[in-house]
Amino acid sequence: MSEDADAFLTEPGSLRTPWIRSPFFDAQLEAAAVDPALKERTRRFRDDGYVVFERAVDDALVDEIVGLYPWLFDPATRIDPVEGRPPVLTDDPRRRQDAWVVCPPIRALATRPELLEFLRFAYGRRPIPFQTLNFEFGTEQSAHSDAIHFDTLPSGFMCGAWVALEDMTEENGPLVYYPGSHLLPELQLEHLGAWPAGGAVASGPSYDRYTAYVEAVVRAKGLEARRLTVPRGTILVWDSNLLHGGAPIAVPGRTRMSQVTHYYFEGCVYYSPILSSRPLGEYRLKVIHDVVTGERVPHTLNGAPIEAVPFLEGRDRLVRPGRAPSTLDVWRRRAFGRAERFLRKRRLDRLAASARRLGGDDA
Ligand SMILES: O=C(O)CCC(=O)C(=O)O
Repeated sequence: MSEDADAFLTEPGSLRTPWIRSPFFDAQLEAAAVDPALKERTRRFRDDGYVVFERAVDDALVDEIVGLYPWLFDPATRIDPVEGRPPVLTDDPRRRQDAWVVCPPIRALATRPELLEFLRFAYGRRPIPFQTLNFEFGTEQSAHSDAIHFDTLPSGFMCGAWVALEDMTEENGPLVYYPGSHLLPELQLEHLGAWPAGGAVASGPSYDRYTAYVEAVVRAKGLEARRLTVPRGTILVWDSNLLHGGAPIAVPGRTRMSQVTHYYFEGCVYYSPILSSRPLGEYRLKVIHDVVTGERVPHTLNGAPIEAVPFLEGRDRLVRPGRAPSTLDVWRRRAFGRAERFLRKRRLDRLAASARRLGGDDA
C-alpha cells in the first residue's frame, strides 16, 4: 500500500472533512486511545446527528445568566458597541445576539472547556465559538438545519450547542429535533433552483422554498420529531445538518430561557449558503470573532491564506493571494489563448508555445 493511502486510513486529519464525516472514521475511532465513554458519545453523535449532555452545566452559572435576563431583555437597555468586537444585536425582541461581548457568564457558557474538547475530538479541528443567541421565550421556529445559514470550505465544519436555562416542558415550547436528519443531502440554493437574495437577511422567496422543501422531506422520509423536555443545565449539540426548530408554546406567556452557541472550526472559509451562489463561486462571507479570544478570525482554506475579491450584492469571489487577474490580464490571456489555438491547428508549434507564454501560462 502507498504511504498516502496508509495515511488516509490511519491519520484522522489526512482527509480535510469533519472527522465524524470521514469514511475512515470507524476504524480510526476504534484505534483511538481515549476513554470508551468519549468514543461511544462521538459514535452516537455521528450516527444520530446530536448528543445530549444531561444537567451538564452547574446551577451557579445558569443562575448568573438567568440573573442577567431582566436587564438583557429590557427594551430600555442600550448596549454601547465595544471596539473590535461584534455589535450586540437587540433589534429582535425575542432574542439577543452576541451578548457574550458584554456578559462574562454568557461567554463562559459558550466556551466551556469540556464541550470544546468534545468538539475538537469529533471534528478533528479546534472549535471556534463565533455567535451566541439568548432566548427568553420559545422560538416556535419552523424546522431547518444550520447548514443552510452557515457552512464552510471545506464543508461541514459547523455545529450548534443549545443549553436549557430552565426546565423544558411541553408547555414552554421546547426544542424539536429530528434524529438522523443530518444524513439528508446538504442543500445549497442550486439544489432548490433558487438564487441568492441581495442583502444580509435570510428571508424571502429562497428561504420560503427551503422551508417548503424541509416540510416535504420530513413527510416523505417519515422523520420522527423529538421534543427536548429536559432539566435545566442540559446541553444538546447538533450537527450543522440536523433539522431542528421550536415547538409551539402551549401555555402563552411561559418563558423558555435558553442559550445557543454556534461553532465553526479553524482553518476554513466561513460563509452563508442561503446568501451565496456556490456554482458561480460567489460567497457571502461571514465576519466572525472567536468568543474564546475575542479576535477576528481570518478566512483560510485548510490554513492557506485566501483573499476575497468583492463582487455583487455583498458577495465575494475567492482567490489565492496575488492571483486575482486584472481585466487587462483576462483580455491578454484570452487573445493569446486564441492565437495559440490558431497556431497549433496550423502545426506552428513553436509559435504556439510562444503565444502560450505571452498569455502568461508557462506550464
Ligand atoms: O431554540 C430554538 O427553538 C431554535 C434555535 C435555533 O434554531 C438556532 O439557534 O439555530
